Amino acid sequence: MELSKKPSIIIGALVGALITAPFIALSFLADQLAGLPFFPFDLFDWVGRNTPGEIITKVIDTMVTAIETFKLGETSSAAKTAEQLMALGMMMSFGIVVGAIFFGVLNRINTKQRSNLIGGIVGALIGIAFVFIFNEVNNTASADEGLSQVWIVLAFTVWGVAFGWIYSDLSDFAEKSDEKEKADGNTSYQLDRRRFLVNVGGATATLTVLGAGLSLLLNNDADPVETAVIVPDPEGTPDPNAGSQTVQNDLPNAGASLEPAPGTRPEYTPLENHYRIDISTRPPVIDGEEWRLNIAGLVAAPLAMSLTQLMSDYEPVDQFVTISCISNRLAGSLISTTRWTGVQFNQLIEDWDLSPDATHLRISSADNFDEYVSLDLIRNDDRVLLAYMWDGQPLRERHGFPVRVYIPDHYGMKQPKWITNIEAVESWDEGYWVRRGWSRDAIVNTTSVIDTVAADSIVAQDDGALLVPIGGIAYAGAKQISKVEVQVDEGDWQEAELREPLSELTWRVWRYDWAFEAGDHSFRVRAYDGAGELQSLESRGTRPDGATGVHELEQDLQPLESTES
Ligand SMILES: Nc1nc2c(c(=O)[nH]1)N[C@H]1C(S)=C(S)[C@@H](COP(=O)(O)O)O[C@H]1N2
Ligand SMILES: [Mo]
Repeated sequence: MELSKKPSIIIGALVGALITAPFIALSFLADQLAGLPFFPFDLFDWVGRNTPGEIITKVIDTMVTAIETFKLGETSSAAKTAEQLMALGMMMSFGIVVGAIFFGVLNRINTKQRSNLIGGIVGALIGIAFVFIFNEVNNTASADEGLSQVWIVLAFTVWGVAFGWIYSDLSDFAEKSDEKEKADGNTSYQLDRRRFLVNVGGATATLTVLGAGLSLLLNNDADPVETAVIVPDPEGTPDPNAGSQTVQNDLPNAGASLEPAPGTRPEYTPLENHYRIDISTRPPVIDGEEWRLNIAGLVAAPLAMSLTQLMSDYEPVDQFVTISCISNRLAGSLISTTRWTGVQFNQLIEDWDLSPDATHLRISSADNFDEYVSLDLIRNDDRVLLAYMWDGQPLRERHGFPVRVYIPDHYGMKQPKWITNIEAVESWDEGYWVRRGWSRDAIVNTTSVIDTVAADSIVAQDDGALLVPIGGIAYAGAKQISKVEVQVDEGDWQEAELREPLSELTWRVWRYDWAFEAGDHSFRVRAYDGAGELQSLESRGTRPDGATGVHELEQDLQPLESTES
């Protein structure tokens, strides 16, 4: 009798959910109001970083497949949203499990008098564990670090006390009803308990909605462009609200004669559509005026450079660049092109007084990302940049403000954003993704993609022939593209036309006008790099060295009569 009236672990799980929902909402509110850490994201990022690379890759792969299958929108932003939802789910599950265990253990040790105290202690201990998690992963909390830590312990303690408090109230009903039962033979505790839980549910739901609602009101997630820094630009500081700075006529290939086939992706990616990949649920936020680039290790004396120094002491270099993520699947969307501005890296290092023993630089970031780059590579390639602008504007927060590196011919994983430290070292070592099983070199594989078979833009020739414009992009890192070929069904490979690229570091738009034929057809594309080397035809996934293979598209073309009517 006694035992059955104790709140079960199922009720514990329910209470866990009831308490954790407003807890998350209040954490969000504190985050929006005071820049305090948002627990679910920290937990999620921490779990992510401590999970073996294989598993992470599986999870990301499943996510990307789901996003592509259900057409959930542009892959990298949909993936971020999915991550954030998973983070909330993970925190809720954590609360549910803690609730179940807490109730189970308290039932076992048969105590309710001290359940508040025990709850508080458990909460505080979990809070302390979270401080470690916070220290390891958090890079978004703008509040003082000590304050954040106090907040974490305090919030979790209150969360724990809530478990204890609800537990003891639920047990009270059991006892009171026991007495009542003896007095008048009535079993009312279940009813009381239900009513109590409904009340708790109502209160926590109200708190959750209030907290989340207030936070959303305050939240202004428009990826504010950092404007605190004055860009020393003789032609005036770019207007951060102007959107894409570079208009079609300014592009270096404005005179190119080849028109892209209708439906080809923009050759110059609008900044807001540039893909984005990083290891944190939210990117680090850096104050551009306080930021310093710290240079240490095998140098005569450590240095600290400010952003203004970087921008004014060195001639800015402009480059049109395509970068791709190594996790970009064949024909995937994790590849984009914009204009990068920065300092030529080999000029920078001339001023650093590097020891002759130094062979590599370890570049590390505010989010604890790190990568190694060889000094030989930097010295021999004038195109390696320490970049501080994209599209003529200070780097956006999510894209690495204030400074990121550009290394031609390498996938994005080799190119840290939010750089804070550079250490000259005497040997190469594994960087962030390499330690998780990805490519050591991460050299871009030549790839080509069909963006469009523009059956609704058929071009009639003078001789009456009807041509379907087919088009897309081909990319070979810094190796350039010399030729693109298209195959329709089992026909011969036909040479496509190539548009002048924006630079030797960008993808190249191609087009092939194909003589219209109604019916179901397959279209394939392949590219040759600047040295005449054919891309790999082998169909291979992204891990560990990047995807390869021939992109193929099936399309059923209606007879012309029916498309015209
Ligand atoms: N500090 C830091 N730098 C980083 C990353 C990161 O998570 N943290 N991600 C890398 C990866 S995997 C890629 S593909 C590119 C993506 O740059 P973007 O998000 O600006 O397009 O940044 C690279 N640099
Ligand atoms: Mo990447």
